[in-house]
Amino acid sequence: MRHTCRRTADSGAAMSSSQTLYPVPEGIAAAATIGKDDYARLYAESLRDPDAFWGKVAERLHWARKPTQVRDVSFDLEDFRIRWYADGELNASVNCLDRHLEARGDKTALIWEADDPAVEPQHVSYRELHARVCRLANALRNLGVKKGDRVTLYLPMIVEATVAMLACARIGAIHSVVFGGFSPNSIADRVADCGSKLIITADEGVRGGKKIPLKANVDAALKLPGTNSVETVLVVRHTGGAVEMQMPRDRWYDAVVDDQPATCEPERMNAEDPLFILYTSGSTGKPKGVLHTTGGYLVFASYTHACAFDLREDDIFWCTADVGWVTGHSYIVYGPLANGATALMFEGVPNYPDNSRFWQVVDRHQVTLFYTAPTAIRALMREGDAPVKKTDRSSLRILGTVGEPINPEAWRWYFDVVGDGRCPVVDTWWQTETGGHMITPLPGATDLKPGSATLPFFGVRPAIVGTDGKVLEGEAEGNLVILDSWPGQMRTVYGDHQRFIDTYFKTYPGTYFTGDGCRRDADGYYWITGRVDDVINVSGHRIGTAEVESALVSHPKVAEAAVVGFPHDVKGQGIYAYVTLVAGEQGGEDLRKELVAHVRSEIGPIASPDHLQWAPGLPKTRSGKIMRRILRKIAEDAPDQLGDTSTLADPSVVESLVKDRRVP
Ligand code: 6R9
Repeated sequence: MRHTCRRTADSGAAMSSSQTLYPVPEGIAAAATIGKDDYARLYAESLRDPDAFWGKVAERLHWARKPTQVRDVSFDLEDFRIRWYADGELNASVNCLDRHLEARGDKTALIWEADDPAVEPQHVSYRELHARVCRLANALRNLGVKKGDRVTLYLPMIVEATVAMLACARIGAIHSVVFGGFSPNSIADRVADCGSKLIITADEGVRGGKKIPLKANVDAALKLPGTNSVETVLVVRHTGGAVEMQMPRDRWYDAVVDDQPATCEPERMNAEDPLFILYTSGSTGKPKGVLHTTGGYLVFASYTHACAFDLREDDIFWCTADVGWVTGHSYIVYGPLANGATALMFEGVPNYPDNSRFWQVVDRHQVTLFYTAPTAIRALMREGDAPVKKTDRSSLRILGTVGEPINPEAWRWYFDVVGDGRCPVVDTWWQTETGGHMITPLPGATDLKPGSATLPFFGVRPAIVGTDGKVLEGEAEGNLVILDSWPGQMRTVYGDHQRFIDTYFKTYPGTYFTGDGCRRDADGYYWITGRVDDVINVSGHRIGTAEVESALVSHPKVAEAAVVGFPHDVKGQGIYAYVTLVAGEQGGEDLRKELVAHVRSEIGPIASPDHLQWAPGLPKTRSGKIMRRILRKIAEDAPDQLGDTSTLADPSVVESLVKDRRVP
C-alpha cells in the first residue's frame, strides 16, 4: 500500500516554502519502532538520566565483560576526560559476525554490486563473512600484526574492504582507511602520522569504467620519507591488472590468506581501546587522525543506524558512501553489521553506465533503505525525472542524506521523484568526530522540513552560541556546539591530544565546538548553515583550505596562495584559488592547468580547484593576515558586498582582484 505525505503549508508570507511541513506518513508511523510520543519521552529520559539510558542501549551489544560504568565525562579543561563503558570488554568483529551466526548465519550480510552492471553481484552470508574475516585476521597475526598496531587500508569498494576492517578489529589492530581517491602524497602523510606496519591495497580499483592504480600509488607513497614503518603490503587481486611486486615486502592477499583457518580467537578489547583512526581535514594544513574507541562507538553506530532508518530484520540497506569516509565506516560496516542487517556495497558511481544506475541497483536488489549525499541528488536532478521514472523503486521505504546541507529544492525532488512522495527523507547531520548521527529525524517520529536536519538524537544536547560565546535560547542563529558527551564521540587526535583539546574544546569552553554554523527555528528545528572554519565542503568531502594552499605553494612558480569556497550548483561548494606567482613568472592557461594538475597529484582529484585566479597581491591586514572574507565575496561574485576594506594594507589590491575575477 502506498502512503502519500500530506503537506500543510505554513501561513505567513515571511515563511519560505522550505518551511512546508511533511508529516510522518501514516503507514510509517503505524509500523515504526519509535513513534512520536516515544521520541519526546525517550529524548527527555536520555538527558535526565544518561547513565540509565545509555546503560540500557549498550545491552544491544555482546560484551565479553558487561560494563558496570557508563559515563565518565568532563569537558572542563582542568579535569578533561571522555570515557564510556570504561570497565566493559568486547570485540567489534564478534559483535558484527559471531553473534549473528546462530540465528542469521545464512542471512546475507553484504551484497556487492560491481561498477560494471554485467558483472554478477555477490551475496556474502554472515557465515562466509565470518570465515573470510577470520582467515585474514590469522594471516595478519602471522605477519606480526599485534593489538594496538596500525594497519592502513587503501582499497576500492570491494568486500575485502569490509573484511579488512573487521579482521583488524578482531585482533585489536587499529585500522586507518585512506580513501582510494587520495594521491601517493596523502597516503604517505597518513601512513607516516600513525606509523602503519602493514598496508592492504588492491591491484587496481574501477569506478565509472575507469581504472585507478591503487598499488602503483602505494608504491609511490612508500618511496616518500616517513613511511619506513611499513613492513608488508598485501595486494588483493581485483582487476587482474599488472602491478610490480617488490619482494619480500609485497604479498598477494590470496596467497597469504586462503590457506588460513576459518576461525580465529578474537582479542578481548577494553571498551576504550582504539578501534580505528580516520583522517579528516581541519583548519590547518595537516589532516587530523580522528580516533574512535570500541565500545562507545559501536553502541552509537548501531543504535543510530537502527533508529534513524527504523531498521527491520528483512531490510536491504544501501549507503552509497565510500568506506574511506566515516559514513562508510558507521553505516556500511559497523552499524549495519552490528545490527545483523543486510548492507549493500557498491563499487561504482551514480551515472555509469547511465543516470538510472542508482535506481537500477535499488530494483535489482530490492533496496528498502537508501542513504546518499546531496551532491549525488543534485547531479541526478539535473538529468531530469526520466532516468528515475523508468525504474520501479517500490521497494524503497526510507531515504536518507548526509554530508552537507541539502537545499530544499533537491530535498523535494528526492522526496517527490525518487521516493514517489511516500518515503520520509532523513537528513542526518553528523561528523567524522561524532561517530554517528547527532541531529536527525526519526522516520516514525519526526515531521520533516526540507533542508532541516530537524531534532537532536537521544542524549545529544546541541546549543547555539553567539560569537561572544553566550548560549542563545529559542529562535537563534550562530555556531553549533554540543554541551555534553555521547558514546560515539572521538576520543583524541592520534598522537596529539593537545590538538584535540585545542580544536574542539577551547573555542567555547565547556562545550564541543562542531565547526558548523546553525539556525534554530521557532519549532526547535535545527538548520545547519555550513562550516564556519577554514574547511570547504566539496561534494560532501571536507577539504582544508590550508591543505590546498600548501599544495599550491609547493609548486616552484607559486609565491603565495589563498583558497576559499564558493557556492556550486552540484558540489555544494567549489574551490576557488588565488595565486601569486614568484617574480618574473607569467600566469597563463598552461600554467593554470599545470597548477590544477599539481594539486591533484599532491592531494587527489577531490581537491582540484574549480577556479584559479592570478593575484598580483592578496588583500592583507597591516599585520599581514589574509582577509578571506573579502576573497570569499569576490569568489561568490558579490563584489558589492565586500564590506569594510579600510583596514587593508593596500586596498587597491582588491580592485584588481574584482576586475579579473573568474565568474562562470
Ligand atoms: C558524516 C560526515 C562533517 C561536516 C559537518 C557539516 C557537514 C554533514 C550534514 C552536514 C548539513 C547534514 N554535514 N552532514 N551539513 N546537513 N545532514 O559527513 O562527516 O566528512 O566529517 O563532514 O559535513 O559541515 O561538519 P564529515
